[in-house]
Amino acid sequence: MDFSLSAEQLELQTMVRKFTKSEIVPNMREWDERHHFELGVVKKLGQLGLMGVCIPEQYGGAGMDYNSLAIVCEELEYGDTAYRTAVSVHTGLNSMTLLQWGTEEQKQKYLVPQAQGKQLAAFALTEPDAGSDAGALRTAARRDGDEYILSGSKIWISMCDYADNFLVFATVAPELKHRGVTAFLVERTMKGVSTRPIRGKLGIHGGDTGEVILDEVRVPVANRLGEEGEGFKIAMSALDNGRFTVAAGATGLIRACLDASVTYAKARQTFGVPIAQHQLVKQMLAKMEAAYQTSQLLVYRSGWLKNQGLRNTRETSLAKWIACNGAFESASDAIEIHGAYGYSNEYPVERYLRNSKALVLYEGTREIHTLMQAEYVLGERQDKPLNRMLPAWRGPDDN
Ligand code: COS
Repeated sequence: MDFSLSAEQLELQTMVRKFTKSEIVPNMREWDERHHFELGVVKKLGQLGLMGVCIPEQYGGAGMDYNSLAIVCEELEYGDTAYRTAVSVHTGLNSMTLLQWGTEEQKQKYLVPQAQGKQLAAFALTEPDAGSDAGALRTAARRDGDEYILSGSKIWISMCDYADNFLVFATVAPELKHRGVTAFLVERTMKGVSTRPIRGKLGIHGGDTGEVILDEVRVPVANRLGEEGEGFKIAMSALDNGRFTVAAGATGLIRACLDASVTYAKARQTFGVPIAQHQLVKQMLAKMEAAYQTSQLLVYRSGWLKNQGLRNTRETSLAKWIACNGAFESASDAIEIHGAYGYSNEYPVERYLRNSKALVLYEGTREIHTLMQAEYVLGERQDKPLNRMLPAWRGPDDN
């Protein structure tokens, strides 16, 4: 067992921390107020090799291990949830799924430019009537010669207004429920694809979320990912990676809450002493530290399993549940510590709270993860090796 980060990982951590501090933190209050997503940030992340950090070099990535992706996510979410979300959908949900399930041609065509940050990617599973019950989706895929015709609508799709490529899930046979679900690689430029943003969100005002409409979109059979009916498995395996990035991001949000709270608690005086000297404030700081440390350990264990090429659905679900809940509770306590000031955007903690609620909801609600964990301990759910696993990390010299 080795709990240390490698020299390369430490270097990566320093680089992304510096990037977040200079490119995101100073602008975030204004961007959040203006509901502005800064595409330039993502472009720079691409130039730094951070949009494909764990994708092998042969496919245009940086060839680092899966925990390096966790490091990127933690550091970005320290700045804001929006930019970590962009990496989550682009790398975690889309590119890693291509790496696991794509044919060589699909990898060359889509994974390479995505890992290089030249094209942006998103993940389109959720529908107006299919969220937690993802197998109930209704977007239809009808075979017509060497094409499929896709019709339907997807909602709550992060980065939908900016993505070049979408991983879309549709059903070839709704009566088969989850066994009819099939995955497709859809390009924004295909006729019949349109997107529109969702306004009025509680949080992640600095990020893009919207709807993808598919109006009789003709998709070549060569763009089907996996076999007909294999899409639900593909979607769930994608979520194993997406949830990992969300959990890692949550650790960054907890750290941001902790840092802001420590600074404020040392400076603010009540009853003649800094509020950090009051036991109930200390208790909140201690809870944040516990949430940070436990969540990070769970995230790194999940990354370690990925590095070995092992199933990690159970461990990733636990990491996602604990870290996101920890972020939500830490953000709420951070406002408590800041008192009335925490209730205004003069301090970042109110943004942290609004953003943290999204973490608890997306990529499996708190309730879904609670139920999954109960099912594991009751022996009702088991993780077996899949026919196509995410490739194990082969080490720094082998990429
Ligand atoms: N990887 C690969 N395959 C998986 C898998 C995974 N992580 N999890 C499940 N599967 C497979 C199962 O092996 C099963 O295969 P068979 O049909 O061959 O038996 C199939 O998928 C169905 O799985 P399961 O029985 O677990 O499905 P359930 O209907 O019980 O529910 C939950 C699964 C509720 C856990 C799932 O629908 C879920 O995670 N929902 C939340 C969806 C979500 O996170 N949405 C957010 C989208 S992004 S914002």
